[in-house]
Amino acid sequence: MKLLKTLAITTALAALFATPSFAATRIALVVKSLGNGFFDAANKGAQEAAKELGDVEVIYTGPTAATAEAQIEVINSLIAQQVDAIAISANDPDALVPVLKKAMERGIKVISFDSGVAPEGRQVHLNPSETNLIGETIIKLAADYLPDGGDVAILSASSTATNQNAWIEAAKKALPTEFPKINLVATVYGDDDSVKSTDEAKGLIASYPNLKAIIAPTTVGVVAAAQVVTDMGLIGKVNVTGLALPSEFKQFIDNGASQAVALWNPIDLGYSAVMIADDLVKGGEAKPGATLAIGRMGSITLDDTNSAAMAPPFTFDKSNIEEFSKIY
Ligand code: RAM
Repeated sequence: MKLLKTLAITTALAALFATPSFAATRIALVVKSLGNGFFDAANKGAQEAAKELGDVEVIYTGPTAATAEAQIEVINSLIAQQVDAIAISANDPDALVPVLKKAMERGIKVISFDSGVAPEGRQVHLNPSETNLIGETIIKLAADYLPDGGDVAILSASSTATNQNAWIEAAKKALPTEFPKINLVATVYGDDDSVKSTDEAKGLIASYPNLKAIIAPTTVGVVAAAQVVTDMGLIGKVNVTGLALPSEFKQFIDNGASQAVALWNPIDLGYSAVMIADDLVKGGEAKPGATLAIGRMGSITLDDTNSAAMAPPFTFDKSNIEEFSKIY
């Protein structure tokens, strides 16, 4: 009888600790918008980190539309729920600062990942890769298939997105010196919304009859642009390139709407964001020069803005997209 009782208590305790709702640390992964495959892949890595840490629950959340206003509402609700940490991919570097400051005042650890918040609104920012490298890469992806140069246009995410704006600025800086024959005719914004991105891609094609490439540094925009080029019978005339999730984009490498695209590993990015947030909750200090452990990814060292970058992007083309499309 005593043995049975002990067993029952042990089983109940084991169930208690195995259930994530009783986890000691709750980390919210706040994304630009839900329904974006890139963030779903990041969440896969985030959940993996939670499992590995054992005492962490990851709350995957975000608005339906990629706006700062909608993210502010999400953050206010997370403050009310008293989560331990917020890891956010921001729709605006500045608009989120007041609400994130409020979160930090209440003892919530705040980091940005993927798309940054201004330094006063977060403790750490995790970039997927070096900003200049991404900027150069997105132009090179188009330039490699345009030996004689020509007109190209950028189809971005939202006009306030920190990450895309930084990459576009870096791309523009590289143009005159590294890609003198590439003529950037326009930058338009599809807001990481498929319908708006489709309309903007159609608009570019209508406005610029000599357009040779559409560069979309967003996984949502690049799919929309490639679908437009396919539907309008422009394969071979307009090359679509940029940053794409292989699982969503493989069909457009296969049908020739695109020659090549690039991206980093979004699973690793989400995994690392949770590891960093957990480190801060457990007392890790975020200051320039500090080294933070990120589990199976090793460690990162913070620069003078408390930012760090992960690995260079991979390029995907006919030779390897099949293999990567099975992973993310
Ligand atoms: C979209 C988002 C995200 C960006 C990727 C490349 O999914 O805008 O922030 O990093 O594209």
